[in-house]
Amino acid sequence: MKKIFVSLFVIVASLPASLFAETGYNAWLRYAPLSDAAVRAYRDSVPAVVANLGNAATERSAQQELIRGLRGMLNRNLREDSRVPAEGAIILGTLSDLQKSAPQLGLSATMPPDGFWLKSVTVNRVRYTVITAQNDRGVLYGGFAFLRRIALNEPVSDLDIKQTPSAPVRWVDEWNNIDGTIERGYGGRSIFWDAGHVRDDLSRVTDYARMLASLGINGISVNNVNANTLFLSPEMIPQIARVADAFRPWGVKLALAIDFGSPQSLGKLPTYDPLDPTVIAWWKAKTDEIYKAIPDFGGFVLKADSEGRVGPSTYNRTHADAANVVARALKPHGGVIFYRGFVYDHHANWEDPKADRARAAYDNFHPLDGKFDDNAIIQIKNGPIDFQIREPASPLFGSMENTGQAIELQITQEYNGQARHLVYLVPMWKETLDFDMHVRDGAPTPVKAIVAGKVTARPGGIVGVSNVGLDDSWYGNQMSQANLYGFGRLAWDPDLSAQRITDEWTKLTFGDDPLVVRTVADIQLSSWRTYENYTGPLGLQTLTDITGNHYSVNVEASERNGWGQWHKADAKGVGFDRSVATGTGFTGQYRPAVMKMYETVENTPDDLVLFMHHLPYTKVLRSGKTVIQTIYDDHYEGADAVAKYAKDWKALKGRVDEARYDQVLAQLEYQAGQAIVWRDAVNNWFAKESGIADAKGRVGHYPGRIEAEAMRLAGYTVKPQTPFEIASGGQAVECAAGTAKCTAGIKYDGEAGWRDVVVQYFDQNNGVSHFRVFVGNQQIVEWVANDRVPSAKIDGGSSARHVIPAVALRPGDEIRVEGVPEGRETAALDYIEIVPAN
Ligand code: GCW
Repeated sequence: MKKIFVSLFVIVASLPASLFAETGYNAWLRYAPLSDAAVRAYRDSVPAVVANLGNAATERSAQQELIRGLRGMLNRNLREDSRVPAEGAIILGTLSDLQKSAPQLGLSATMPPDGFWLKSVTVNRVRYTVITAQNDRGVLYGGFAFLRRIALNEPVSDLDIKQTPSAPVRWVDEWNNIDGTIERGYGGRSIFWDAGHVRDDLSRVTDYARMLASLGINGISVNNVNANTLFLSPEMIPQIARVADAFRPWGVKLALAIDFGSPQSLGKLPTYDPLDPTVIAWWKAKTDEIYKAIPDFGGFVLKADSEGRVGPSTYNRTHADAANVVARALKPHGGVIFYRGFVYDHHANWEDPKADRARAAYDNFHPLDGKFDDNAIIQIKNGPIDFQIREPASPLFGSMENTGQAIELQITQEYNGQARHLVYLVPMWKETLDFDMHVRDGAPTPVKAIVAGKVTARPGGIVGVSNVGLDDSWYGNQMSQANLYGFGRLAWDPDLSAQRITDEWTKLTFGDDPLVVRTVADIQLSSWRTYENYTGPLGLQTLTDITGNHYSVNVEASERNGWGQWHKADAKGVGFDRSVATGTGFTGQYRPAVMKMYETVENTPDDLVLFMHHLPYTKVLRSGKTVIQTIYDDHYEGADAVAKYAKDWKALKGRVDEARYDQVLAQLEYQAGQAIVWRDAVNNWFAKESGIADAKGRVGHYPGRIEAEAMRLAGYTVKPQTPFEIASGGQAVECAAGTAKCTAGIKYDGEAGWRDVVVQYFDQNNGVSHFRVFVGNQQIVEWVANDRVPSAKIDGGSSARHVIPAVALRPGDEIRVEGVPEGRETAALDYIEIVPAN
């Protein structure tokens, strides 16, 4: 036994590092070995000692992280020290630590909290690399910045780099439930909670804390904003304190989402009226209790009067009353409350042409400007609706001169492919952050400056809804990690370019092979536009199943219901008239310069034209193309782009570790199939509604496609589908539960040659059907339909594609698909397509 172990070890130890299976768990903190040349280049600039002059847990983390990172990248084991040695060293400590213990370094500066200074200093001919800051958290950030420089092959000799984060508050929210599920989480179950309590093993929390710290994120709210009151119960608080303990060494403050009804539901008071003295006292006592257990507690997040959550409206009180009762309880401890601006009527009257959900945040909060305490910050989603694929910046930004405003971005890809589609959101976020709200005449006032507290009187912040889970990739998709990375980098410095952030991420995550870096950048940077193209371009919003899973295509789902995400498409035209002149007046919520842009069709950029205006399908846009033709063309462009992503990724075989290479390829191939489903569904819906044909003749005409309902069926029955657009021809064939098997066959009547045979079928998450394909009597492939998709019914989300490459076909061949149903899945088939082999 021992012998086997030893010889295995020898084999494993001698494998090149790149061949070790990577799971993605280490994300961008892999500290993979650098090339020999790079290691040589750092020979003189990286010393043998890392001395920590501070005694905060975060500084200790910085020291350990440096040792860990340099061991990984340079294969060197640095010595720890706690004083400035007589030999070259990396010196860690706050400015006050250094002034006390190492005056010989002669360092002084005024720096804001959390900023850092990397400074090379020579004293008596000894070279030191000093990593210092105003506070200990800044020292940790400096440590990570130093490591990042090395990982990116940037020089670390002669350093004099000062960086300061843009906004003081940089938080993530995790919509985790106490039972371990995550609302809108796609990377598995909660790393924090399980079955009503905190997990015993919090090692993943520690590793997540490291990831956050490496980006400069300094706070985390660890439960769903649709908050369970039990999080505030006396039994839970010690458990939450354990989680806070895991975050503390990484400088991340813990916060909680609260339910506004807690004084009543948990505290058993007869009321939760924010002006009632017993309620005021209850919030104070509860907050004191939390601070006793967690002295550096960050504060609360509150979703009130929104989507069925209780709020101050019960007592005719205002959002300011609600925010302030909590803010005042937090104030003595230095905590803050993020009060969510996501308040709207989800029972709106869709027949009222003036009803407009986009108006809601501004209408609700703008009149209350100046009424919020200074530690109450309004947390505003980037757009006025809800994390759609494209929205204008919320008009609330900059509209409240005397209220702190934070931006809320969604890292988890709820409406953006739920981590099954690769959609990189950094370019989208940058567009909002850079958008000039024209708060002042003369100087630009982009959203990034407003939330950094540089425009209006109060500081704000930047918050990302992250929702990591137990999956080793954290998000259920390796490429989705780039969204967290990009969020953190932008929260630190919104002026970083998307290209820079993407290249950093790729090099840290996959290595610096130039083809890999270029290919990943091409894919990531275009993926937002691509997803928009094949879902809802021109400001239509995502066009998903809005009352269902927020994933599958369903063009009408957002219409004729109270949720207010309407696009108002009918036989003549499409789009929502939000102008002041003839619409809901939404554009009038912006400052005049912005309003002027959105108020008229002519001035509105095409990208948002249907968000702001209702147009006939034949209207010619600024691009010179009609609305309807743009919809058709964009969908083809989007689907073609994903097909190219999969192809380009294949060129990276051998340049990326095999496990992640395979995962990303499978994901891109799935996405390529989904993009076709979206393309056809949306285009067919608009073709039918408008009665206008695609000028290029593609929509409704699919060369080589044979509908399942037109095939020779045995056992399968033809079923019309609702909505019609989710299945080609509006129909699919299904094999009833309990049937041993069903078949659908055709006789091939094309020319002899190599053909790709595409099988479009349905793969729900509540059954595992089995498929086989035969040519004549020869089985050429079989598979089980058990992919991870967020749909339990036949719809666009469960529509799946299996491509059988290069089949040698001859005229007269019998092609037969055999389906075996299982569970709630009916081995449903939509069509097959026989196309020249790729
Ligand atoms: O978009 C909606 C989501 C809800 C979410 C809500 C919010 C947590 O579908 O799941 O609730 O936004 O942001 O409060």
